[in-house]
Amino acid sequence: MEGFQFYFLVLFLASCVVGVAPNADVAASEHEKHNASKSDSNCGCDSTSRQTSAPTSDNHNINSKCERGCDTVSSTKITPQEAVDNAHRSTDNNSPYPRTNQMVFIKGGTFIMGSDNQIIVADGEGPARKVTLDSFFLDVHETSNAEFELFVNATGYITEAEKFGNSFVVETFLSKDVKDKITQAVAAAPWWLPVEKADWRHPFGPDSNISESMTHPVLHTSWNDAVNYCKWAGKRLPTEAEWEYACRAGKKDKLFPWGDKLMPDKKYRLNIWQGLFPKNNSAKDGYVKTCPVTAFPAQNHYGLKNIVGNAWEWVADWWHVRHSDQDVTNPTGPVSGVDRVKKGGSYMCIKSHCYRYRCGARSQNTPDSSSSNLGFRCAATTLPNYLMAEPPGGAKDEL
Ligand SMILES: [Ca+2]
Ligand SMILES: [Ca+2]
Repeated sequence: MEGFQFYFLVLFLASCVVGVAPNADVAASEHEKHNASKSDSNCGCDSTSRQTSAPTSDNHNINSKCERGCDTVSSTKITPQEAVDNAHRSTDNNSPYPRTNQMVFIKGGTFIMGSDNQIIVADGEGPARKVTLDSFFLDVHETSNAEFELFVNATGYITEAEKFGNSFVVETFLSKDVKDKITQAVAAAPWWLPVEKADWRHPFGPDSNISESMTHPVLHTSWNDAVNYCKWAGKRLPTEAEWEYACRAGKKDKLFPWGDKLMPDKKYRLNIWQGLFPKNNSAKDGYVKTCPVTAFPAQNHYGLKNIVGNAWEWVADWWHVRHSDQDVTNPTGPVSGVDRVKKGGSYMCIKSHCYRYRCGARSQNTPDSSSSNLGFRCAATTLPNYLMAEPPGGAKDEL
């Protein structure tokens, strides 16, 4: 466990240099009233990185992380698309769970990314800048345990949490037996604990399982894992711009996919934390931890489910916080970096500690990091063949 000692030191130093308590004093008058404070960003959302590694370029070979799956796909004599189709045909009947891999068409256009009314300034939520995107497809749902299991069963893929032998879990959800064996925590966010044998099949420690949560988002998947899953599915991770464009769904400078009020009809539209974080969760939204990826009405007219709340979602871009205000087309972020971007907040977010369940909010982790509140959904430039016979994506109960 000496590795842990090293990265805790790195985390502590990083928190001192970068600061986990940004100036959050800027809030638009038309936005939901928000008593900004240092604690707004202190959810530990950015404190679950394994370690700070050397900057990496986008030449990163994702196949180096594949155990068998990606090699299998790329080494066959059929085309990659045919391999994907075969994989899906062969696994369709093996899952007792309804498929949730449908995609929705997002028509391209121009939107304002970020905001000049930043709430967590240190996260680089601004400035507002004009971004133009081509059309693309986006998963309606977060990737579920059931969908990820199809990938693992078809390819033998081993996640990075399984290779490292550990992942981050929030203390509240660990059994006493597991907690008693842990002596270290994240200095900046002591509720996050490194837990041996925590992984996607054991999201809340080795004595937990996913038998009752197969329809919930897969957790403990690193950015590299997400890239490999999406590749297998004939998809890719969305860029941050695509994710935010889809989240905002044509609404200008709004906090949430549906507008500025969290509960305009006094009903929860997302899975976040209620109560006294991190010790007590009253679960007024119906869920203490994750919810099924199909839960809650669609959050905007695209029919997207849980794009804010439930599980954080990896996007393709490298993390940085200084954005040009110049107009751009199809931005893909910096060409290199240390961390990758994640969007949307999670079931652990609460306004007092992690006001990041907003379209413009963002956070980061190293690409090999994983935790019990971090998942992903995929995008695609063209709809995979195997989905063309599916009913159009998008929920009927859209707002
Ligand atoms: Ca909840
Ligand atoms: Ca989400």
